[in-house]
Amino acid sequence: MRYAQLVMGPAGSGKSTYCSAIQQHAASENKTIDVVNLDPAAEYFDYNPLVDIRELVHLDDVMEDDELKFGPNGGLVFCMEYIIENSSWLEEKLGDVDDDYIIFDCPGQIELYTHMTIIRQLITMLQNLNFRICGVFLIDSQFMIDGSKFLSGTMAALSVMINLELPHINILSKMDLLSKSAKKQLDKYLEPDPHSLLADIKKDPWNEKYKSLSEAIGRLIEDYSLVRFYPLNIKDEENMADIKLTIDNIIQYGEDADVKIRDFDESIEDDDKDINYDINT
Ligand SMILES: Nc1nc2c(ncn2[C@@H]2O[C@H](COP(=O)(O)OP(=O)(O)O)[C@@H](O)[C@H]2O)c(=O)[nH]1
Ligand SMILES: [Mg+2]
Repeated sequence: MRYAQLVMGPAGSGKSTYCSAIQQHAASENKTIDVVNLDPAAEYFDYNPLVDIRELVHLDDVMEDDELKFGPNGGLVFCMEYIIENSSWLEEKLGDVDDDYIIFDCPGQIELYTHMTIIRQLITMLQNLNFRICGVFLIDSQFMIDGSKFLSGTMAALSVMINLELPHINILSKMDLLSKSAKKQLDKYLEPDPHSLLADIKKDPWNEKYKSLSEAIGRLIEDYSLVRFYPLNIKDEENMADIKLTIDNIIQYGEDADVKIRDFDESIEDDDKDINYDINT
């Protein structure tokens, strides 16, 4: 089995920063996580990618092509389709390694996740390579600190979850940038208390008109625990460890190793091998 996180979210939500923070966090625990850049338009990231999709296709080249004549969004979609059509390139680069752990840093065009099928195709391709994948959707916490924004961010997360049909977690990024009062406000929404969220939404003029609709959506999300958010502060190692553990449990990373130890009752030599294996993975 191979393990993967597919890191998604709007442009600037902190995807690349998250990827390198998780990689460094794992390294501090002597574990190797590789990062693959899947963003053909990436300008900056501070990890050293295992694979960089820009070697296959670069947004600038597509946009400069006189025949294609794409703008940034059309160009990006073209690039992603190109990746799927040439998936053997990526497959070859990813190799055939057992028990590896890879984070895929995806582009920031939200439509790729909410209603297009390209990412779904990419997921199928990775699943065929034996990857067990957790979708990780990042939203900048600064855009979630009033009732209406929280509701709209929640709806965006929900469309991604429904569109991709993948085990999934939602992360509120950049918590270190929030003021104390903003943090308090956000805490109110994160606790399972629909009333405070709905009370805030009602204050908004737009929502005055569509009050019943907003209330119905708010209640639906709360009643069925449809969407949950994990606040992330990359400067807090304990917080990072909690999030990584949550994701590792979802993809059952490490569990196979435990099972092997318990199942083995052959020679002492074999037992030793497995214990070593467990420590190293
Ligand atoms: N303070 C702070 N800044 C962040 C954090 N995550 C991202 N940023 C900044 O937000 C900007 C966009 O981040 P990036 O990771 O490139 O976003 P991406 O477009 O989703 O890959 C950069 O200037 C980052 O330095 C965070 O957790 N805390
Ligand atoms: Mg990025």
